[in-house]
Amino acid sequence: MSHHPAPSGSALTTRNPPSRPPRRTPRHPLPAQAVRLGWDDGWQQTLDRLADDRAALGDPTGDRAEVARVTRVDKGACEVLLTDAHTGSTARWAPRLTRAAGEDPAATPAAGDWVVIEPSDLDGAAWALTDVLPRRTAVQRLGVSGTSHTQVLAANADVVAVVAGMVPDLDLGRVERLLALAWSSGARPAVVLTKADLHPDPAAALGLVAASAAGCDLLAVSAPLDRGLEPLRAWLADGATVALLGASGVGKSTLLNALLGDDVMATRALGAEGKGRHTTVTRELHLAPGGGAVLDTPGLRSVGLSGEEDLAEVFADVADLADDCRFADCSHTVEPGCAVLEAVATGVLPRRRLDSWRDLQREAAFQARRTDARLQAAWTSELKSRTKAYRARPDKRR
Ligand SMILES: Nc1nc2c(ncn2[C@@H]2O[C@H](COP(=O)(O)OP(=O)(O)OP(=O)(O)O)[C@@H](O)[C@H]2O)c(=O)[nH]1
Ligand SMILES: [Mg+2]
Ligand SMILES: [Zn+2]
Repeated sequence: MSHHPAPSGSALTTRNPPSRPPRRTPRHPLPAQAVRLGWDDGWQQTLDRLADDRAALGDPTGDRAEVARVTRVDKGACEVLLTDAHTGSTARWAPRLTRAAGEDPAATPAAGDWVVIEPSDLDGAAWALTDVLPRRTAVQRLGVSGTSHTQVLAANADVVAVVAGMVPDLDLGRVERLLALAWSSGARPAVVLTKADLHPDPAAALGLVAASAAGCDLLAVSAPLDRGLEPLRAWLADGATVALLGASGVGKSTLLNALLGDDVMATRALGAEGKGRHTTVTRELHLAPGGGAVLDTPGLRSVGLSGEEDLAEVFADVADLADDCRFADCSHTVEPGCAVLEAVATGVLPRRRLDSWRDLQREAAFQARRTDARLQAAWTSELKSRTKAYRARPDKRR
């Protein structure tokens, strides 16, 4: 006789069913579609923790809750892909999400996020988005129009590809700025130089970015000729999410279409080379046919650093040189024995690169101070209102 324990559906439990299952985590046996979307055991654990937290707060996730991945964010709603479906669904923000996002802007869903959704009507055709799972990686920029919040451009990307065109001109300063974002996202940074077919010497263009892209994968590609896309295809085949960041017109959507083998995103019409035209206007995640996903973004005009970026990775060569300066707090401007200035003088370090590093550092430091000032101001007013409340307490009155 076998000594297997009684199956859980034994007579006893059938006669005395527990009023509710001990755990109310949405169950996911990792169907193929889920894995293609990027779901894994780590995400399952994150989901389990979230469900436990909600249960502990007396606000458990519903029995019919599901996880889904956000492909696009609209006002008050998201387009999502469920882990067992091939077509998208719309999920409106549940009141608890609206509340959470009001308290913490980081709780606002972004393209690439994993979220919990629940049916919001009886036939299960409409969904309500209740939670955003904590992100593994996030590309963030300073919120527009001087707001204090940062904005998430891409959530849970495994690779953040900074895309730049070799022609008409390679904007190195912008590559460095975007690389600062890519490095601080927590994802693997890459630099993709497009339009190699239009450049007389693509190798020379690669050489120009080599220092900035130290420690990153650096590719030269031509989407129309399908050249140089192999590393991107290999990442996707591994199930990775690749986010594309870059200025308008550099060829992000063209790259997406080439990787997906289908014209899923509109690209700028040939000859429509006018400035300031943005062809892509929303951030969108697209599932690749062989697995993995590509997150296309609208061209970035201005990208403000939030002050949390670590520029040491993007300017590793400058940081290395600075180690050899005579003074530990050398500002690399006028000091004797400055190894950085010496390298500029001898042509080892391009002047442009030192200037770019200075500009970005100044900006990051300024933003970090601003954030500090904001925190300081918030704290001061908090203290004031506390003092007021204390003074107003009846037992303090005479
Ligand atoms: N010759 C050549 N043209 C390219 C390449 N990549 C993109 N293009 C062209 O560049 C133009 C702009 O491409 P898009 O893919 O629309 O650029 P985008 O980065 O998505 O632009 P936004 O959506 O505005 O941010 C289109 O006319 C493309 O055909 C390339 O590798 N070689
Ligand atoms: Mg585009
Ligand atoms: Zn120095």
